[in-house]
Amino acid sequence: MKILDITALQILDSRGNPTLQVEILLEDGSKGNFQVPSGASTGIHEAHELRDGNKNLFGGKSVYNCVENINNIKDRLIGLNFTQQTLDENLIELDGSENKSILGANTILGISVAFAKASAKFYNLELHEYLYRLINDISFLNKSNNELVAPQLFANIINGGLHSGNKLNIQEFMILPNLGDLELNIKATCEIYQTLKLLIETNYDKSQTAVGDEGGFAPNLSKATQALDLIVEAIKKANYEGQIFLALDAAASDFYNKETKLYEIEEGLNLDYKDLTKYYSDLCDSYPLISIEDAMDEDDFEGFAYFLKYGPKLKFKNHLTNKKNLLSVGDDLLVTNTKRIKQAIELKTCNSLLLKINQIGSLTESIDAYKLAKSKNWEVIVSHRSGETTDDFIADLAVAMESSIKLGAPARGERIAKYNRLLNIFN
Ligand code: 2PG
Ligand code: MG
Repeated sequence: MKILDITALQILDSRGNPTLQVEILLEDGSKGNFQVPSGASTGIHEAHELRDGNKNLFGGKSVYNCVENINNIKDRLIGLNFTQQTLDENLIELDGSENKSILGANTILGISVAFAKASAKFYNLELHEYLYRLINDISFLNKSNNELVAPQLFANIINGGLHSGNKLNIQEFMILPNLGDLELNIKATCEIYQTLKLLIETNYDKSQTAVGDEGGFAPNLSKATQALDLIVEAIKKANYEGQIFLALDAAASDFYNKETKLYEIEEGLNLDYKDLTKYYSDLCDSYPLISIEDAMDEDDFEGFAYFLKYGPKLKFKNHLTNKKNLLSVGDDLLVTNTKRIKQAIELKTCNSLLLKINQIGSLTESIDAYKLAKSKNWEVIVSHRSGETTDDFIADLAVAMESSIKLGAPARGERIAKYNRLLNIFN
């Protein structure tokens, strides 16, 4: 497909920080538009998110350089014929650095995904249909569709860590509704979420029902068991007992002390990786947890390997893998990067991939990461970022990848956009 024009604009994300929007126009008039998300608990191995760094402009967070970069390179892209792969390769080459620090991973991703969206229109396909063909090397002219599989929802209903102002060091407390149908799963998520709100009001105070960056409540708790008890009670009160699993994102890099090699899992409770593993195992004995993300620091391979080998043993089968194993999910550990995933396979540090397209900075490389993880039968969870926009691309991507999706609570417009896109796809 030939690119006719590329335009870039600085817009805002859900935290009121600047981010990049890219629009691509193809030769037949098809347009694609993508708004790039941004993390807070960002892995140090992620591709480089370019910001201007001028403290007088949005506290250094403006992205005018990205807009300028696009204006500077667009002449080298306009008028040429590209596939998704050749476009992404071209952008990576134009950047020339190891971690996309010259053009910016946000700049490259903006062009990459806007192109995919325009291409879907070019072929008159729904975005997830186009992506499914792209991922599985099927011709875009092939009109027969695969049967859609609804993604498992990972809904973050209590926020801690860097996404809130409370004292919970674990970043995310998620529910995984398992009612066998997307609409029912979304209904359960919303009913549990609303029940949780009432419980927090009753047990604590109305002021504690304010929400964190991902729409989950952020009550001023400090112990993981307090958050989990509230969630379990909300599940019971909403009449979903036995139908909901739980998951955590510890985001452990954020409470790891590199000098002492200790994890402050709770205020004043500092554990080494062995005791931390025991801490998680105790939680798994008491609650229906089936998944823990970033249980250890992003470079603590020893800790991760120990956790996978000696960590929680579930009493029941997890319906995602049909085995009694816990999903040990790598986010900051893997950063959607095939090199890091290969290393994790070799060192046996985890068994599931959290996939964030802006961690690696192009759609083609994200698909490569997905394929590598799948080749090892890993679970893949397509994920939003804590700084999002109303762009709903990840909903289509999760459906095309027949994967799970981590999408926050059913609150705040930028999270709701993904829920609503899923409802539309499965309508
Ligand atoms: C995470 C994400 C999304 P952030 O750690 O998994 O939930 O947070 O975007 O801040 O990295
Ligand atoms: Mg994470």
